[in-house]
Amino acid sequence: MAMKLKERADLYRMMLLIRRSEERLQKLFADGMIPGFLHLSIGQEAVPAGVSSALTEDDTVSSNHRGHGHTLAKGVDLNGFFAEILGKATGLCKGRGGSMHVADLAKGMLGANGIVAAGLPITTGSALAHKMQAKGNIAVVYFGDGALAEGVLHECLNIAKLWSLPILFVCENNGWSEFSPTERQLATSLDKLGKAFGITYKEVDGNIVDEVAGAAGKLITGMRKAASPAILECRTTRVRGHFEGDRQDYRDSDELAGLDARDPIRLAGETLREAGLTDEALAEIAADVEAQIEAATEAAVAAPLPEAGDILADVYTRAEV
Ligand SMILES: Cc1ncc(C[n+]2csc(CCOP(=O)(O)OP(=O)(O)O)c2C)c(N)n1
Ligand SMILES: [Mg+2]
Repeated sequence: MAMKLKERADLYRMMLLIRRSEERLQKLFADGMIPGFLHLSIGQEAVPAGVSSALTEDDTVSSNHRGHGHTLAKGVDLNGFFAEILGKATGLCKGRGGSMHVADLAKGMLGANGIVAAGLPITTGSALAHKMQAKGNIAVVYFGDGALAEGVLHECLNIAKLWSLPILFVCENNGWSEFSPTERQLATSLDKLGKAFGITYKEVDGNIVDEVAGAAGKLITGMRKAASPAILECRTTRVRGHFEGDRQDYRDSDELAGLDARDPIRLAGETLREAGLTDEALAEIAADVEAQIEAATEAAVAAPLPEAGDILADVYTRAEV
């Protein structure tokens, strides 16, 4: 079913929210305001925007180290998100998680994760819970091509099929795992793995948001009706370095120069204009997004750091005996 213009404009808005948020984080990081590492998903925004458009608040997602887009698209509070990444007490995890460990269980965001492939077993467990609760909810795990060679992926594909779990495996294949191209790490391909385990597999251009949303919507509708796993492989582009500060000397200049033509936001803007959305409407979306980010940044910068004395709060729980 073709999407309405309003729904497509909402996808564009979400992608822009992710892009502008990360551009702001990039600046804050350069100014020394963000502790730890920062991995930006610039160029990959169409994947979470498209997938999340088919999700409800009760569906769950988990993510990896490049998880800002996954988190924002699941609908977490923008102020809490910025404060978390700045390590502030008002953050979604009270400033304890930071960029690679943002979580918001109330929104079904089970967490970003600094360990490659570690979101997979967490999400498989969540999918098992959804199946037992039988309310038609599903779980989504976002992972990169770097996770394809990890043993735990193979275990999760196996158990997801064996137990008919409602889990959507979303691979963001950007061709790079840190500083190594995918083909140097994987002897097979995800579609072949899907076939081996008997799991439905679909490949899309991960930089065309309508394509991601359409494919995810179709797969998820089927998964809600009859609990079952599916794989969505999204071919996408990592524009920035592996982390902020990575100069990307190992990448070909032609590859880097070609990234702009594949920019998912530019592509969506062009098709929306062709479909009749006016320049004024697009500018209004942009202004709205900028204002939200400005407010979230200001609040996060002004917020207090956590109290040192609270360092062990929420870490241990007293066992009931
Ligand atoms: C188990 C494990 N091995 C290695 C690392 C170091 N590491 C961090 S990110 C990364 C590559 C991830 O590549 P990919 O999954 O394709 O995600 P991308 O960075 O391309 O988004 C590696 C090897 C890690 N964090 N965890
Ligand atoms: Mg990758």
